[in-house]
Amino acid sequence: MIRCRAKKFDYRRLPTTSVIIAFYNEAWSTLLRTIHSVLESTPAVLLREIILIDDFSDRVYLKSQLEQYISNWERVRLIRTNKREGLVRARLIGASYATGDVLTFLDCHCECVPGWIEPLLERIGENESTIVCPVIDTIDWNSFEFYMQTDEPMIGGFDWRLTFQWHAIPEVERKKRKSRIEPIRSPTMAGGLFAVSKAYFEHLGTYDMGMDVWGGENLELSFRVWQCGGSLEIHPCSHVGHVFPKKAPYARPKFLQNTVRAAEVWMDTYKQHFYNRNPPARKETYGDISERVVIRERLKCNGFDWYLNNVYPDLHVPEDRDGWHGALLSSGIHSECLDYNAPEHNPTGAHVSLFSCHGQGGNQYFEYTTHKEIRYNSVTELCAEVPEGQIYIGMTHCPHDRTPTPPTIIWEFREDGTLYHPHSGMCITSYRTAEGRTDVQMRICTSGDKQQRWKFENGRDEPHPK
Ligand code: UD2
Ligand code: MN
Repeated sequence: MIRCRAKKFDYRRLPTTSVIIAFYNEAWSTLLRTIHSVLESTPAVLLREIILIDDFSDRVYLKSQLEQYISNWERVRLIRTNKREGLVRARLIGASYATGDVLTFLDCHCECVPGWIEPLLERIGENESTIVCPVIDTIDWNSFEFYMQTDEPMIGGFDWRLTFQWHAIPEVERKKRKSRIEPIRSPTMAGGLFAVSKAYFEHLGTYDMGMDVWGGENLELSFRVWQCGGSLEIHPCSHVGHVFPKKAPYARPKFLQNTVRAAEVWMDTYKQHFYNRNPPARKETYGDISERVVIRERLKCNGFDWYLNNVYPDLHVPEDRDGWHGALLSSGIHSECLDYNAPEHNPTGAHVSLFSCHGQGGNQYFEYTTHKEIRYNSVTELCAEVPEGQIYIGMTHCPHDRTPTPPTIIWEFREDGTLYHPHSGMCITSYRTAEGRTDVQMRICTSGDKQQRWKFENGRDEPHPK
């Protein structure tokens, strides 16, 4: 952005930084590209050191060949863990060697764009309790070409399955900003690329060391910084490229467990919405979280309802009324449930269909609301509809609170178990195709037809069995 380039920085006033890069079995080229780009695009007066943490990789070129290669750079340190720690503990081991005022974390397959560090450090100099992220540009996995984001940056959010999601800047936020080069408040961070004051990070309780391998730590830190009085921002003038690999060089088995830890510590009763949409999470063992709960108490952090109201008011909070959410089981065809496969996974068209019940929430999780909608939460809130003149069940964006509800998304879930659609006058009907496949269709309601009866399964708000 032109206006970013016009920004001037007084280097003597900026805090210094240590750049911390944990890696596990990373390719030589991407790892070296990251280190070179940090060295070349970070002014020497600002960079105390680069700390590489090898998280117990087994690739041979990451042994003496790597040591040899970096030995000419006095500012680059290599630390090796003596067992596989996972990214959280690997980063913390690196941070313990840092001498800079600010910790800047990067993934090991990044490319910093000249001018990337100054806005981050300036911002932390102004406000010590803010965590600042660069704009993450995509580096193409096939061609390794750089894709600069052209328009406005995206900010971080999540859905109720607790997967991280990108969002456009909401209208209210956009209006609040005095200029396009101001940092943008973001409810969550992607996780890999951010700068934080070392002292503040410690005050805030660094990371949850009970998290292993990969996943969950980004939402945990996001909830924590906001709920405990700090803030999280994306600086539109700081750009770093990141390679999103087609396939990571390692398995990611701990994501759910880590996420449960985050939910248990920070989400209060709202964690039920997550468990409802991801029943296996309820059965995860997640270890001891008492130290994290103590941090929350010590810092007198706000509740999750405060976070939702003040930081992420755009997120729709499900009603999840007891007995009115879960899988919609057909009474007519044994063990079959309504299933919605979003278009990106289903090129043949996104209709609600029938699939054997799997009990995992996800694609089979629906909620019947007091507004008589059949909701499906994903990146955006979706509402089941029957388009004018059609007999299939599709999904459309749910209306925002103040707009009137279009009649095509209104359903009556009747006493006898029928899902009646007043606008078309028809009922959701399960059936078998000529080929023996099962599916659903809108048909004229016939009293006593079992194919038109449905019931919610797993519709209870059970706590996590401790
Ligand atoms: C995203 C984040 C990543 C992290 C993750 C959730 C970005 C660009 N990336 O996934 O930083 O927050 O979400 O956990 O925001 N690593 C280890 N030990 C391990 C596993 C990973 O050191 O056991 C390193 C890995 O080499 C890399 C970093 O941790 O440098 C992040 O891993 P990733 O690149 O596989 O994660 P990514 O980008 O898919
Ligand atoms: Mn990465």
